[in-house]
Amino acid sequence: MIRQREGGQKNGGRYFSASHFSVSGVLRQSVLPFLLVLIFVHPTWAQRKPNIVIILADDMGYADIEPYGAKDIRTPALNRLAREGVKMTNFYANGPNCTPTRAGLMTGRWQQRVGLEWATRPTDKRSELPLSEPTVARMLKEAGYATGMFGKWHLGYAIARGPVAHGFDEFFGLLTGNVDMYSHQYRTGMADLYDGTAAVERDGYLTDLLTEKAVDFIGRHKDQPFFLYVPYNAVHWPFQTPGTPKDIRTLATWFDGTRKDYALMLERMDWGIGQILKALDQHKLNNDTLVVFTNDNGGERLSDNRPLFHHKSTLWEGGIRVPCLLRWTGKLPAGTVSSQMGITMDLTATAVALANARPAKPLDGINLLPLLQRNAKSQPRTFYWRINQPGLAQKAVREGQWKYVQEGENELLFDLSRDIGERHNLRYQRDNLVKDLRAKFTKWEAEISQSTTGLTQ
Ligand SMILES: [Ca+2]
Repeated sequence: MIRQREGGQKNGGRYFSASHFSVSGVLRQSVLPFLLVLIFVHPTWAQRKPNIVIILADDMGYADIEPYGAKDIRTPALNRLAREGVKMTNFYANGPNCTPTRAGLMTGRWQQRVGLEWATRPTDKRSELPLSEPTVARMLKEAGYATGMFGKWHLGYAIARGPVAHGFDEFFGLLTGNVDMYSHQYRTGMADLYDGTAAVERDGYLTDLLTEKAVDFIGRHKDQPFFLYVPYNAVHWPFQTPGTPKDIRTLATWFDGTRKDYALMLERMDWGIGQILKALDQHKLNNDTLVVFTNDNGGERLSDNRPLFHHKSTLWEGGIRVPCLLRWTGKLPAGTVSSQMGITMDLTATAVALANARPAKPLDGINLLPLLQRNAKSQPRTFYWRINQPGLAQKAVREGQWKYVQEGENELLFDLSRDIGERHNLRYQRDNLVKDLRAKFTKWEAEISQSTTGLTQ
């Protein structure tokens, strides 16, 4: 509020210059006091719309950051977010790998509605987020936000129908799922680094380039509401560490790496998040900014997913349950832990609600902020996931403490409140519950299939 008031005086000072002296005296006495009164008493004038920063990690293990139990990786920036915000312990990714979760985040709807249920590859030319789908970027842009994305898109391979076409004023990053951190090429050797809609070449470690762009964006847009989306490519393979620019990868070495390499990559991302937080400090934006950190899917072979079972690209908890930290100084209770169930597309609905934007299609996510207040009553939710790939067919439902999994012909039921590792199948002890969750899944699937607008993979 104070900043806006100061901005108003400053603009007034510029407008009422010496060349308008005779008019300015009158205006100063009659209009300015009136404007100042309006700014103080009118709620929408008095409060700027909050900035929204969403930082997304890639393929990170559930226990790979200190707030979620990491012992061999230092994450001071994420520790700070947890200390100053809310840590969610029942938060899920929309999908078990990159593309579906990002489709859910961009649209605020089940990714099945746009036919993006599995990670796309550059050979899947027709598999992309349709331009007919309103994204969070477009909705916030229409609500007056500056919109910037610095990182990984993975929702199609045509730059003409990429982030800029979907509502981001600014984009710097990659379209594919992973690139060499130094050469910025996909593993086939295809260059994959863009600034806006132009292919570019830059020297530098990808994580640092993205951080630099995000910090610069905050500085340039500090005086207007902004939506900043930073989907880091860390800690996805190739596992290249900072400060090793001669370590250019080939197909033969693309997947090489150790736990130590992975840790260094993650710590560099945390350092970048620290720079973003510092920029918000420097511009005194913490009271005006919701900062969210989450991950697109469970970890891979170098990750620590404990205590969750299995990993990325499965519907076991290790594939879909992810960390989520939210900070909004003065608006969310600092240093608290919430067991409220949440899912990636809730972040979209939260952003849309904060921006007072109008979703052109009904959102499947919900605004989390009222549910994260101290002593807020938990809201019951039901989440659904589906994998239908050659060699892997899974369905899953999470409702309350229960997790239903169907893998091929096998049905399993777990009580996550006592068995977060999904070790004790209760399917035969709770037959009615299994029937109920199976029926809910069938109903959800029927509803989703009626609304699918994208090109199915
Ligand atoms: Ca991923």
